[in-house]
Amino acid sequence: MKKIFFVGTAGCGKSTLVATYKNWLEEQGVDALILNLDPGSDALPYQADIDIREWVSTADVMDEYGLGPNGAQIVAADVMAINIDKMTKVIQEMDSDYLLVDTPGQLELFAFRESSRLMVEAFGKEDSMLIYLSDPSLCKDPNGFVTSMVLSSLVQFRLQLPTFGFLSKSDTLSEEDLNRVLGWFTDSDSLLFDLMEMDSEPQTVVGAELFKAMESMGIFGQIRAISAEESLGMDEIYAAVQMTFFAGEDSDAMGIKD
Ligand SMILES: Nc1nc2c(ncn2[C@@H]2O[C@H](COP(=O)(O)OP(=O)(O)OP(=O)(O)O)[C@@H](O)[C@H]2O)c(=O)[nH]1
Ligand SMILES: [Mg+2]
Repeated sequence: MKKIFFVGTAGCGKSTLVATYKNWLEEQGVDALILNLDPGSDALPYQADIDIREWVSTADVMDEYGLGPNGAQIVAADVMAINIDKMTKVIQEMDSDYLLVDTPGQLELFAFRESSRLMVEAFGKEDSMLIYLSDPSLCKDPNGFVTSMVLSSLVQFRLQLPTFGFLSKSDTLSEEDLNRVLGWFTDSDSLLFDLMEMDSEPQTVVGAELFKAMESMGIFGQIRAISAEESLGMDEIYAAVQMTFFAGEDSDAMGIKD
């Protein structure tokens, strides 16, 4: 089973996209299972095939240890590590083309805690990838755009997995805003220009340096706009998955059934 981890800042649309993408795959005749790794989720827009809450939930940790929600989320993320072997066994016993992994609401709980790295390795790093979702509410100004791109690079660096970036919830942007954000990818000079327009000197200097790093890392030209709500761009995700696992081979390799 190929593992696809959906990652991004809180509320960027991970869970909704997992639900939409699973339905889209089903329509193409491709099998996929869903793993919910968010111990703090209460209502999910899909039926999880494997659910971390069977082993640990933030609500139970709050009760058991008398913690508030923030402390409990951290403890729950670490308790996940204790259950990695059990979870891995359950995953290995399942049979499907893909495992869609919905990660915790707070990005740092997944990306920056040791338990996640252990989990990715236990599940099988060689057939795993990340879909990084950028939230348009952050990306729509030049500062937020650079912040989001750098954050996605840090997550990629931290987890050391092939990563593809998508602009999530694109239907929430006006056509003008969407074109401006996408324009920053295709014409990096326009981003530099807009960054320089910003009036705070330190922000401009740091921004320009980060901009150079983005240029040398080849970040420009690599994002696609999607909308889980409107089921737009699911084929783009599919193409990224195909590129990662099968280096662009034809659909037979992807499990598409005629
Ligand atoms: N308009 C629009 N809203 C969306 C889209 N995707 C998600 N949302 C909404 O954004 C909110 C957050 O979506 P979730 O899918 O829960 O996001 P998440 O990243 O899983 O959130 P956490 O796990 O809580 O961090 C919900 O109200 C969704 O209905 C989209 O493509 N378009
Ligand atoms: Mg979620």
